[in-house]
Amino acid sequence: MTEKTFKDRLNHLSKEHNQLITRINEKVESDNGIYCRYKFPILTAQHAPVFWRYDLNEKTNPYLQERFGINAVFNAGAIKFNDKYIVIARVEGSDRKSFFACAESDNGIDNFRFWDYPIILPETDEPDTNVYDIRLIQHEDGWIYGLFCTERRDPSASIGDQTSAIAQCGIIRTKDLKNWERLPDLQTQSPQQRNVVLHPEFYKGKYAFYTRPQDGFIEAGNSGGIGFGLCNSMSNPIIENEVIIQNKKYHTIYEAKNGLGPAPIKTKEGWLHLAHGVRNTAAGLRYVLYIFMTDLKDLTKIIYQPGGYFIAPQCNERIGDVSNVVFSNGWIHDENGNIFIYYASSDTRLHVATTSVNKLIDYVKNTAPDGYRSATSVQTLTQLITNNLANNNN
Ligand code: M1P
Repeated sequence: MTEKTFKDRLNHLSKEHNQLITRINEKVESDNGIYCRYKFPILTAQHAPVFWRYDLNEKTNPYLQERFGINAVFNAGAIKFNDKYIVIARVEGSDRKSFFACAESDNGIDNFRFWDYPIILPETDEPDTNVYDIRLIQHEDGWIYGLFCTERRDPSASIGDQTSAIAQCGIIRTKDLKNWERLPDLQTQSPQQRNVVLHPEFYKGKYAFYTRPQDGFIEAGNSGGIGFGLCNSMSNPIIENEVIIQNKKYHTIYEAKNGLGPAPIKTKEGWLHLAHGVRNTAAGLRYVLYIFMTDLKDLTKIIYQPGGYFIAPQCNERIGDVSNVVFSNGWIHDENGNIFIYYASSDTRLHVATTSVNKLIDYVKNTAPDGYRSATSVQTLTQLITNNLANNNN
């Protein structure tokens, strides 16, 4: 390859990348009145900087080959920091390993740009094989915590079994999003934990965690619902008692697994939660997002829960490495009441949807709960129709 061709290719790559990361996003007005989607994903594998993927030295890479493949960018924690909308995404290389990388934007909906380096994650004495799905929590103790899933091969698995793993909650903290301190992994009574979230305030003088215990790495078994537990110290995080506050339930959108998304948002009416529910279909698992609200004083008490899903995968979102999935572990509550929901589709790309605290309060209070039977759904619908027809006839 000639020098000119190398330069031409590099110019082309850089131009395409720049066009992608500076593309203006467009709000897609929604019919549901609850939230709006946006036309373009905010982060994809192609958003990874050119200098992550290629060795840009013509002497060592005369063909300008990709040297580090990025497979997907998805499930991101989120925080507003120094007036920037920051997401810490799950970036998955072509080698299947995930790692965390920060990207920032001025407006929260487009122009997300990765920081130069991924997060260099400090480790415990037991190295992580894979890490993913970080939740960022600005805690009232002054630290920003990152709770994520750390996955390691199950030491008791037989030689031929290369799929058994143990998932647990890893914990890091920072004050500047640059220097991270690793704390011990969370200890609970459950053999597996994913989707663990720290409550942003002390509760009864302790750190409060939302958990998602599971019996096995793949199969939820008798567990698989949203749990809750307290611990005294983040330096020695042990939850002795875990109670399930929102279980799996037959014939619902969360019949197979039920896990919390980001840390809850405090409102005058209660704590707003975004969670994901998983159900079985003939085509495999389907992941959707739903919303519920807990009591301001009793964090284990659900006071509102609309029936059904809040966001389900649609159109291109339905297709990806793990199809028919939407997942969220990050949202940002702006000072003006707007909410930016960062959700990923099909373990492949990251999107944003926008709404407001007032809209979500209206949604949770005025959408009927799941009655768990076809007949109760028909009752809800009949009541709505009757009210509407009566109003129209007045
Ligand atoms: O593939 C869908 C999701 O599966 C896992 O989530 P959960 O533990 O709730 O089933 C995680 O691997 C998540 O990252 C992934 O998006």
